Amino acid sequence: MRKRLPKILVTGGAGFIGSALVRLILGDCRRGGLNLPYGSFIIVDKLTYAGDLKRLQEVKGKFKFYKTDICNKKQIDLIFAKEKPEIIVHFAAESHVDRSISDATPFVETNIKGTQILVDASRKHKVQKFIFISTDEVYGEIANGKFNENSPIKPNSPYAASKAAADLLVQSYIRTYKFPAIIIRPSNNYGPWQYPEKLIPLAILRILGGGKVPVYGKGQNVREWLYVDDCARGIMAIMRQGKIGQIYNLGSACESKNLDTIKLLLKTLAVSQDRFEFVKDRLGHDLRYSLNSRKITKELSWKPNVLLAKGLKLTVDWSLKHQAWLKSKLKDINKLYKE
Ligand code: NAD
Ligand code: TDX
Repeated sequence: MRKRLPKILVTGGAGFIGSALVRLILGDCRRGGLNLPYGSFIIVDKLTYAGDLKRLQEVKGKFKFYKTDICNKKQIDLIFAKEKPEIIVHFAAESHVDRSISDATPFVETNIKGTQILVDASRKHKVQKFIFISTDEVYGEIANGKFNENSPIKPNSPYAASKAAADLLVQSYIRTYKFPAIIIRPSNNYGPWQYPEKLIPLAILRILGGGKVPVYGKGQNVREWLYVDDCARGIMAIMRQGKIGQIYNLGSACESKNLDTIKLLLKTLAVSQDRFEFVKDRLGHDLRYSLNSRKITKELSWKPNVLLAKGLKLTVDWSLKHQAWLKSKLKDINKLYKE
């Protein structure tokens, strides 16, 4: 008798990175003849302002969708009992630092309580593998050097604190219950379908609207830019071959000061280099993030394919073709940044 392939449940699959993983596995890999050893796909997503099923248009019909809040314990339990998933990939989160500074409430709810509900449901229903998508921001900022997986956790924004709480909760389950989890800490992602509240798509949206890019402070903060398809490939490698109980950094080593990133983006958009303005700095703004990602490269042979200049070009090309989608978020963005 043929063995049943493991069922995968992805939370936050209608979001930016989650949808890239789903498109990679259900779209690109299958088209490329790589049939991964996975059975059916289930996506659980509340469809907050950040969720959008348009991101999954090209793989429509290849997954089952539940519009559900991960904080709804009863509903999550029913889904787990009915679907019996074997592998969970947990992306669902409130993900924007600026929003967490205005109101931490949904961050504490979704990122901490939602994660607790999921790990408890996973334990109860004997899930085989739980992949938690954490973030590089749990480490806090670093002026020189790089964070490795053993660096202490010292988050600075309410968003980062909520992700760190969830990260530590997952670690505590690994230790206490031998919970079969793996934690992934990616650096700043960018690329197609990113919600235009984040720096790169926001900058493109502002330029397309004839305006200027708002640069916080003096633009000296450094971020490590990871193209979203590289991130999805890294997550897939960890899903397949990562060691249970381990933490993996997932960074590109493409570090850049915000002002340099924006100037490169303006060049890619073929507009004047002065189309930016310095604006009031973010409260508590982390100076620099930088990951040592040798572990995933050494153990799983993952490395990024797309470096910053190429990634920005791909993102600009995609954005020009999807202007209507980006502009459909404009009202929400103007409301967010007016406050
Ligand atoms: P996103 O904001 O684009 O997507 C989040 C998704 O989660 C959305 O589809 C949203 O509808 C869903 N969601 C939110 N609250 C929910 C709830 N209570 N129940 C069910 N679904 C809910 O985020 P993203 O940029 O794709 O990030 C995905 C994950 O990766 C997050 O956990 C984030 O912390 C982490 N991460 C992001 C980055 C980055 O640069 N974007 C970097 C490192 C880590
Ligand atoms: O208008 C802006 N101007 C600006 O200068 C915005 C929105 C941002 N910035 C700066 C702040 C940061 O230094 O650009 C940098 C990037 O900002 P964001 O895109 O908001 O990302 P960041 O705060 O670095 O967090 C991101 O990376 C880690 C994601 O949003 C998180 O989900 C992820 O965990």
